[in-house]
Amino acid sequence: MIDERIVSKAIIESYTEKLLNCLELDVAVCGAGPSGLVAAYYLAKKGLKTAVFERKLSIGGGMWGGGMMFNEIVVQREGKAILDELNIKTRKYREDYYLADAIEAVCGISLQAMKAGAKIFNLMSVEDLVVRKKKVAGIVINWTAVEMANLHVDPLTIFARFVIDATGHPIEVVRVLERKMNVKLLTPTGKIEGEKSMWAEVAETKTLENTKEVYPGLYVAGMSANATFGSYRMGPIFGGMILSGRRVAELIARKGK
Ligand code: 48F
Repeated sequence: MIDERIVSKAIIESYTEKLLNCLELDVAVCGAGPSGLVAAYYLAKKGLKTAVFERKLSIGGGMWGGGMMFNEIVVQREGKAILDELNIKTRKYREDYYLADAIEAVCGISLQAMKAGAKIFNLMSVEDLVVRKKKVAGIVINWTAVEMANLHVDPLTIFARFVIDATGHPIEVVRVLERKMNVKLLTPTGKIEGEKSMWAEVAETKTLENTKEVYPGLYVAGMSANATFGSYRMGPIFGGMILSGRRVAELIARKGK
């Protein structure tokens, strides 16, 4: 016999406990695209308390659709090594071009991130930051449904020692910091440099170089790293994205637990 009251109570209690447990994090990852999810995997594996906040119902960002909805992705040798580690199948296409099924890649990365101990909160949008003593100290979140309905509802706050903007092309988190706090970012102009048009080869290398701290406590990974530091987009080649996720985790872990 199923009692619906018990089902409701179980869900509400368990979710509340999960969220309460994430009010103070080592790392808050904003956006559950490939770079954010890979970052969460490596951070959690290194023992850092990590949670990912994703606006949409589905996690995976732009990876599900491969290139123009042909749901296959291409990675290079270094990217393949990460997919191997995550137990995601790859096939060699040409020297240094490997294919993976986009759906398997999203599911595999997400599963391993969660198994490593990262928590993922979907349906939540990061709308603001906590900044203390010239350092990012947390994020401000609200239900995406609130945002979509444009309801006048105040958000809640999560404290985090490090925040990663992995929101992809729109760089939503860094943009809030720039707009509201009148700060000088660690970019050449002190401002967001902006994304350039497609050039996969340069973009893939630059993604790694651009994966770094953009303001004390705030890091950029994935496409938001390139857009922040003024590099090119790269389309459906995902090696740079997943390598960027690993790089940002390494940089943060190096700062100590
Ligand atoms: O766009 P997305 O997949 O970012 P990524 O990890 O990868 C980029 C590639 O998919 C592709 C590319 C490279 O080949 O150019 O575009 O850099 O995932 C970003 C995720 O962040 C979510 C968004 O819904 C998506 O799932 N997101 C964006 N803004 C917010 C957010 C926000 N304010 N709060 C929460 N989630």
